[in-house]
Amino acid sequence: MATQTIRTTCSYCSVGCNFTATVEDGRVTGWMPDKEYPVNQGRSCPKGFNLLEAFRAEDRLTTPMARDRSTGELQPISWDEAFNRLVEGFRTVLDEHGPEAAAFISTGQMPMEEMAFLGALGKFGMGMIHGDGNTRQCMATAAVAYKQSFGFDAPPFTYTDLEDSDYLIFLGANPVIAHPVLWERLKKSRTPKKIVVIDPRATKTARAADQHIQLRPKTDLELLYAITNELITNGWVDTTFVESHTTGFEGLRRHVASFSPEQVERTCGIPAGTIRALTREIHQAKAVSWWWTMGVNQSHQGVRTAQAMINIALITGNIGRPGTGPNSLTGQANAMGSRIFSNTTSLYAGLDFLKEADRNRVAEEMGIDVARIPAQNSLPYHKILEKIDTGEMKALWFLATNPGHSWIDKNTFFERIHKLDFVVVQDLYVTTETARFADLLLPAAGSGEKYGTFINSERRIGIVDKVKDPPGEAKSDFDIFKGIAEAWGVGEMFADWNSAEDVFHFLTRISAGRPCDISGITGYDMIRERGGIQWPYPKRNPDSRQHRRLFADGRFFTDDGRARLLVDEIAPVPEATDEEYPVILLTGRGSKVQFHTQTRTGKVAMLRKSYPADAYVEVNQDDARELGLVDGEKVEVASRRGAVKVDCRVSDELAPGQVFMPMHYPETNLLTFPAFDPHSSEPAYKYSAVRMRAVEHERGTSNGNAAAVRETVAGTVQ
Ligand SMILES: Nc1nc2c(c(=O)[nH]1)N[C@H]1C(S)=C(S)[C@@H](COP(=O)(O)OP(=O)(O)OC[C@H]3O[C@@H](n4cnc5c(=O)[nH]c(N)nc54)[C@H](O)[C@@H]3O)O[C@H]1N2
Ligand SMILES: Nc1nc2c(c(=O)[nH]1)N[C@H]1C(S)=C(S)[C@@H](COP(=O)(O)OP(=O)(O)OC[C@H]3O[C@@H](n4cnc5c(=O)[nH]c(N)nc54)[C@H](O)[C@@H]3O)O[C@H]1N2
Ligand code: SF4
Ligand SMILES: [Mo]
Repeated sequence: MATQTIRTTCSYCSVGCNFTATVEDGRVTGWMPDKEYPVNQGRSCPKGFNLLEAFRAEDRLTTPMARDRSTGELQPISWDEAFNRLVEGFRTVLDEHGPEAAAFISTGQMPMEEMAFLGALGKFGMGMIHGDGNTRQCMATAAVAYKQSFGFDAPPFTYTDLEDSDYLIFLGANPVIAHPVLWERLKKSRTPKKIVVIDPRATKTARAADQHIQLRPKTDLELLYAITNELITNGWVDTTFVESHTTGFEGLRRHVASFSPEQVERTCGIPAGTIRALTREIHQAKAVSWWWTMGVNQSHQGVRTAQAMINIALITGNIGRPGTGPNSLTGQANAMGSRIFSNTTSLYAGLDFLKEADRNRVAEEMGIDVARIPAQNSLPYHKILEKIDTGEMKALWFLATNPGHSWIDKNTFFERIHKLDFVVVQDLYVTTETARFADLLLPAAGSGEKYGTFINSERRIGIVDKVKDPPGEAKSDFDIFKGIAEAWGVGEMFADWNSAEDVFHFLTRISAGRPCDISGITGYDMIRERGGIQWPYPKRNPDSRQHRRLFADGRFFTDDGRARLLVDEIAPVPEATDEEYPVILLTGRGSKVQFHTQTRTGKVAMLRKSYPADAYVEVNQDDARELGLVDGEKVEVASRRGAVKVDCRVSDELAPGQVFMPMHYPETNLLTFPAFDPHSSEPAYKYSAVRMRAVEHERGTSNGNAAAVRETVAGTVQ
């Protein structure tokens, strides 16, 4: 019997844990968290532990399918037919309406090489201008914040910074649920430390921390400016660092001067004394680190909020040293690969579509005519969707993302999708909310069924290896792109790309000399042997240490090498509460065992046992009493966009006037208000005005409600 052990990276969250599969005669007989891998060191969470089960689900797409528009039926078709239909659908639109009339919406979940292939095929091969990723829903804010402040989208930290820090501030992050293995590492580390959590909810993370600062939603920017002002007026600034390595200090000082702790205490709902004490502790600690995720990114002023943390880290000299940094944790397994190497919002390796020299460089490296490279940027996701209203956008291709569940203000999304001439969905499952809209469904292989790499939160490139075959006729996204390229007549353009690793080699070459230079990585075997490799890893004089952070020398990626201190006026929340809709709706992750739209975790029996089957809303105890809402009974939650009936859960995690709905149920985004950060275009999922009403005599136990909503959703399709 032939036995193999194969190490591969988990494809849920961005922590990037590795698992070792035992494969006997082509069958996976063992699956254990890898003890050696520097990220998880033998740890895992229940999602990763059950990763492969979701790939065995009965609703896997096993063959391409096409919808007959008159009957609404999906019929299995051959791959040749599928490729031809895709080519015909997109070509008709692009020929008749021009290169801006079709677009692709991709993901942070496919391996980096497949993303890179898609970016080249969609833009250079098929001639589309627009292609964005679901990282827009997630990491765009952090990416833009870093780019503006540091000159490149460069999260500076390595995971050991969690362990080396003696003062950690988590802002808008709930790692107990969302980055569980990181939280375990932090709790086990030996450095004595204080952990502060700033979150409107008393989350599991907040409770496990040393201090919880329960601020009012979307008042972070005021709080951070008040802290900055306190630091400056007390003289607690690292002047040497500021003078040598930053620009804009005087502007920052002037800007924050009017934000005293007393002035912001009412808006933020935090006593001035608490803000002063926090600031003093930041000053006194040796290594302060800031960790933020979606509580910041998904805000109407997310970029400036992230930069307010970056500013504080810079002016206190908390950067480039162990245990420091303004650190954005990413979300999806390949969120960072998608940011840097997908050819969507920027050319490969953060190069610029608008710069002729950059276009030439990519054209040369790929051996293609530079005229094939768009000289304009893609529209961001929400603008692509808006163009459907004006009839300018006619066809969309969704890959490894399920916006029929996850996009903001979904009723508008459904109306729009319905107007398109042609919709392609490339996914693992036939049952996703987005698949319902597809004219053509392409069955893809999941991680573990193909090859590639992911980049995790600490810039570590981790290997995705194949441990089993995909079911039926499902193909890796790589092979699907290869087939489409042939059918489109641009196969020649990708003649050198015969495996994911060939694409990886291209990426290493194109990255040379860039901040994300990985030209020193010789191939997948090197990544396998080293236990992942963080970028940068240049060919010349690479630093081979297992854990590396950026900016130890205080040099940033801006033209003058200095970091920018950026500020802005406070903008009002886009949908303020009022008498009619008096309650703030917060949304986010509900449990450790649920992932996003549940297409995968919803199929795993072990995980399903540990979370509520029905959608629910968490309500503060006093609010519940006042409105006559009873724990376990149905409540109607309504916004200006729609109304849903969900289970009421009375919770001591919520402050009065605020409710929380997890994103894992399709009901949630029927309510959310479509606001976007002006710099990053990231949806502000975490603030909408709603009202609630008890629904008489309905107990919330069965799956009835979720099914009803799905029916409504399905009803809009045909
Ligand atoms: N189990 C599980 N893990 C996951 C995922 C999953 O679906 N399930 N998804 C992965 C992905 S893609 C991502 S992006 C990450 C997300 O990870 P997180 O960002 O940690 O998760 P969220 O619950 O979306 O939001 C974090 C917190 O922001 C808070 N918040 C809301 N509004 C505000 C505000 O105005 N200010 C502040 N300070 N806080 C606010 C919420 O109360 C919430 O506790 O998780 C990753 N990991
Ligand atoms: N209200 C609210 N909404 C939110 C959020 C929130 O906090 N609140 N968070 C937002 C965030 S941060 C995120 S990241 C998004 C996530 O939103 P989505 O990206 O829409 O969610 P997923 O369920 O992860 O969808 C991924 C899809 O890809 C498929 N898939 C997995 N692997 C592969 C592969 O290798 N190839 C192909 N072709 N398909 C694959 C899966 O089956 C699944 O259908 O949701 C956003 N929506
Ligand atoms: S913490 Fe994240 S990467 Fe690790 S096993 Fe869990 S889901 Fe996978
Ligand atoms: Mo995300």
